[in-house]
Amino acid sequence: VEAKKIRVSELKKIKSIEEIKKQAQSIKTLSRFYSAIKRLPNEPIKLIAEIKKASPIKGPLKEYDVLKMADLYVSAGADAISVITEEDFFLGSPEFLIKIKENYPHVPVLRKDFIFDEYQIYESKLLKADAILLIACILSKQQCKNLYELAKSLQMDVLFEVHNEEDLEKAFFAGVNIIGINNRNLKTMEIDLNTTLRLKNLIAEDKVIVSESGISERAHVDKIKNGIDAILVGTSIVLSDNPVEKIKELLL
Ligand code: IGP
Repeated sequence: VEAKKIRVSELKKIKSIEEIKKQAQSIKTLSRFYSAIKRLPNEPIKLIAEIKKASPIKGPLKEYDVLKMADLYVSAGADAISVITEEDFFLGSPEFLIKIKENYPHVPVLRKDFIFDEYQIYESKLLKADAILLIACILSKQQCKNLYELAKSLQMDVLFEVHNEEDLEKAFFAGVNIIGINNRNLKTMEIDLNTTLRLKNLIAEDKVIVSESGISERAHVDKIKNGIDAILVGTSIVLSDNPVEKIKELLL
């Protein structure tokens, strides 16, 4: 079933929860995010390249055209694209996601935003996201489970973000299948790649594990790559003079 094109102007009209739910449920697309980032034996590590315009700490990173950047990501061999849609702190936009999906319908796209209610999950389906981000530390244990199950019921995948053992408990309670270990402490903004090394040992083998944040050179990848499926990289690719070469360096 070809879902009808939904423009941002259309999305911005506030809809009732019943209305947006009905629209989201009528879209029958399946997500290929999980299979794109799951690493099979002997395969090289997978890469999720992020469209990021700014960060709360660094401010605006660089002016660039989102579609041209996505084009570079695809040609360099990125396995999926993460798009930050959060507008206030990260200067993102839902429009970026719609544009990328229109031009690259087959590339799995993750919507990164601060998601804490059902409405945003239905909205993500309308934006054609293959996957959404859920951040453990901003949600209760029960919210994690409910939001996770809702996203899955709409055929979206979930990257479930953790930073410590307490967050991991929520991941296990919710029964998630993809865990993103954020190397950045969201409270202090400090990066420590040892977070990946510590937490990956606490996760069952059947889960897909993604290491997120602060990965900027080949040595970083070599340090963390054993036992994880994928890396998620934004800043260092965006700021590189040659994003294609940077991606190739990380994936070498
Ligand atoms: C990317 P970096 O250091 O490569 O730019 O990090 C990504 O992990 C980071 O943007 C991120 C993020 C988030 C952004 C991780 N979790 C939650 C917004 C919201």
